[in-house]
Amino acid sequence: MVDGRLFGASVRRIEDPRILTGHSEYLDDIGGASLHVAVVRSPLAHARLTGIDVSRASESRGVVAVVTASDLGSANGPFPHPSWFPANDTIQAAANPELQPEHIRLLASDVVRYAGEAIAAVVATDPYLAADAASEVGLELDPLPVLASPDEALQPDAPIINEGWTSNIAAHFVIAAADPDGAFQSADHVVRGVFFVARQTGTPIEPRGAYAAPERVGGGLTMWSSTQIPHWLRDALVVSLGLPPDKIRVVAPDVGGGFGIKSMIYPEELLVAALALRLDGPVKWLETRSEHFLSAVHSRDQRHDIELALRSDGVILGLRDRFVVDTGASNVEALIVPYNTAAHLQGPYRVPNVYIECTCVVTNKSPLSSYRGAGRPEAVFAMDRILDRAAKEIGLDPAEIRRRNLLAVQDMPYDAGIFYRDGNRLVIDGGDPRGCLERALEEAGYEGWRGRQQTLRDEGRYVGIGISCYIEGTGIGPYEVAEARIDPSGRVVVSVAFPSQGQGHETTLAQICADQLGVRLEDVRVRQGDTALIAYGGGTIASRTAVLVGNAVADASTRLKEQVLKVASDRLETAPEDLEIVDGEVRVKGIPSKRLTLAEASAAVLPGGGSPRLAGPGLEQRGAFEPSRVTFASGVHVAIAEVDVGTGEVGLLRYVVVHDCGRVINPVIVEGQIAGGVAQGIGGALLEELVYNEDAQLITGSFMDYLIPRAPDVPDLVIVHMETPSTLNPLGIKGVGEGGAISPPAAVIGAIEDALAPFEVSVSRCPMPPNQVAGLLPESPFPVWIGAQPA
Ligand code: MCN
Repeated sequence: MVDGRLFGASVRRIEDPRILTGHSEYLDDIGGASLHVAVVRSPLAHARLTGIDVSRASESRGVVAVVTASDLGSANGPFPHPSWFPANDTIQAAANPELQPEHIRLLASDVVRYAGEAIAAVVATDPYLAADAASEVGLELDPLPVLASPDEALQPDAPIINEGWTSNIAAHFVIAAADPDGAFQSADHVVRGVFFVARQTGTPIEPRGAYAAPERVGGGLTMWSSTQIPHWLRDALVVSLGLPPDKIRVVAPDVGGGFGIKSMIYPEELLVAALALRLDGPVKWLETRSEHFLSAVHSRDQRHDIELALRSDGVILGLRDRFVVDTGASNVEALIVPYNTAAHLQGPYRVPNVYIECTCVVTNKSPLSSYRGAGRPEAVFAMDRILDRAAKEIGLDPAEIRRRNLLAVQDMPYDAGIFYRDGNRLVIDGGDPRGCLERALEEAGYEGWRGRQQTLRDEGRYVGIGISCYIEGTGIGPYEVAEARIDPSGRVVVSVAFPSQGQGHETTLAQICADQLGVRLEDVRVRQGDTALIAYGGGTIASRTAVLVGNAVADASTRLKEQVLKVASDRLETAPEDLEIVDGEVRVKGIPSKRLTLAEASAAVLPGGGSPRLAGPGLEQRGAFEPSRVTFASGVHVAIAEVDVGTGEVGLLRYVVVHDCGRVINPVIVEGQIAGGVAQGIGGALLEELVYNEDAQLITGSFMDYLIPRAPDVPDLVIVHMETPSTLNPLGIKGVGEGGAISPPAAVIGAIEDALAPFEVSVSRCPMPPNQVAGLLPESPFPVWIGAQPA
């Protein structure tokens, strides 16, 4: 356990001076003299590719090559999809998932399955010349019937999108606990609702990009990618290029946001590498914003048909949910998102009997995968909406029904009766959801708002309160490693596998190391996101860095400290237990003048330094952390919203987050994480929707149409940390990177419905932009579903 000198302190982010003064190095800052790729994409959602005419493009100014699937031959794939994670044995036995395997190919060769799918690559001396030439590539496409929704794709006579499949069902599984049918039979109340979370995506300020440079000698390749998962990308390149791992290095430089969208392997990354080897020179591809909307993964797009069985006093007896996921043309990550949804549906509530059935359906839309929360916002939306409905039916206050069902601190650890994605039983290891609720209600001024609601209505103001409670399994395994060394100047260098996309790892990991080792924060440098630094690693996904890498850094730092003390003991002729490290110096306790600097300790174990046999050559240690299972973070959000019943506009008057991510390493960083997540969640609640028309053409493919929240849309947040240390890792940490994004859609939509209670409207979808809110009201001039899929 760290001593807490820096752990828990809101120290300023080490990376900020670099970033704020424009000295960070993003993908486009790397590789000046390279060739540039523009990708030719399908304009149609479903079509047979019968011909490609590259003649005009090939003759265009600056063009070096125009490449199609047939040019690439076997380098085009298909390869087993590297982001596709099948079920492990336990989940296979427990949920019996039927899963269609996915493949990745660099360029479409026969059939295109969504508008935006890559068909050809133009390589030119300049990105603009490449883009101009790309528009000269002639495509012959024979349109095929388009499936723009799961309902269409599930029709018995629907064309089957993927060759070799017998239906359009990409995945199907069932999770059950105890006796759900019995619970529904014996219930006093059964409440049912159909809820829809629309298709949304992450919009990092830096879109995707890749730059590949072949080695001049030796046949290797280095790729820089704005990826969250450099090691997995290296492994995918090993397969697609047929090179051994030691010939490939992947570096994630500074990355301007990822949000899960950059946590998969994309065809373009493999394509850029293949082109670099083919052309024997450096090649770069940078995604445009329009490409990002079309061909980076989308997320959400789930429809839940959910039922609760309740006792007359509002206590939940059972939950039944059948949900359908529109996976688009490709189920990129297999079970990750849908299983996350299923596993988190019960949330922090006591639900004794459970039946959850999931069906993932392919359609002719862009592929679907993880976006911050990765299936959890959808689960929480369905559960909180149905709870609000149950409260109404039974005549309970929405806070009261939650109070009666939420787990409390004395219920922990709580076995939810099902398995988590890692194959362990889903055991909520700790936390105090009921305590979080009470604190959140207090911070929100819940009773006061309830009391004033009618008065406000009498004044023509429609104000409502929404509550949402979540849990999140964080810190998923299998393991991570970290290395720490002291260089000859006495500075500490910590190396980790994970890259950062804005989470502040350079600071928080340095805090952990500095505390553990007894050095100053400014003497620690964190290096990350390079396969040459650390051979194996997962990625910055699933809110796992603080738990896994944080504990691995603590382990490496502890070992390093032991090594330093051994050397110092020899040099200072004092037993290690009588030594301490203070401000980067080893001192004899009580005799501060008797000391050894870390630089001197480092020099002592270098060749000729005199003490090599004592501690090995160089002060350098490796640490690891392998969690036994995930550790659950939790929290409660309360939104106070005012609806303008004339225009349908929703304003947030107050927004409270009370959360528990275990021991907080850096409160200001955690608050930033939550604020960012809440802003994205508010976008998901009120604005953001990837709308497709009946031809499966994306009609909200720019920031003019896909609206993200602006500063006035996000109120000042009240954020309260409730720290229940995790017992599953030495530092007591739980993850927080996604938590902020999980509850806002449920809380905000709950508040809208509550505000509109006098009109007796039900809100069953998100987002709810003004036209849709107004469309629910009597005599609205707005048709309800302008530009959006109905629930
Ligand atoms: N932290 C802490 N105390 C804790 C837990 C975490 O101080 N008890 C700190 C960590 O040290 C880290 C940050 O909070 O600096 C987030 O930690 P963690 O929860 O471990 O999440 P990860 O670092 O693994 O980041 C991934 C997570 C995910 S999955 C998405 S999506 C997401 C997110 O982080 N994308 C982000 N936050 C993001 N923030 C930015 N700026 N950009 C993104 O793309």
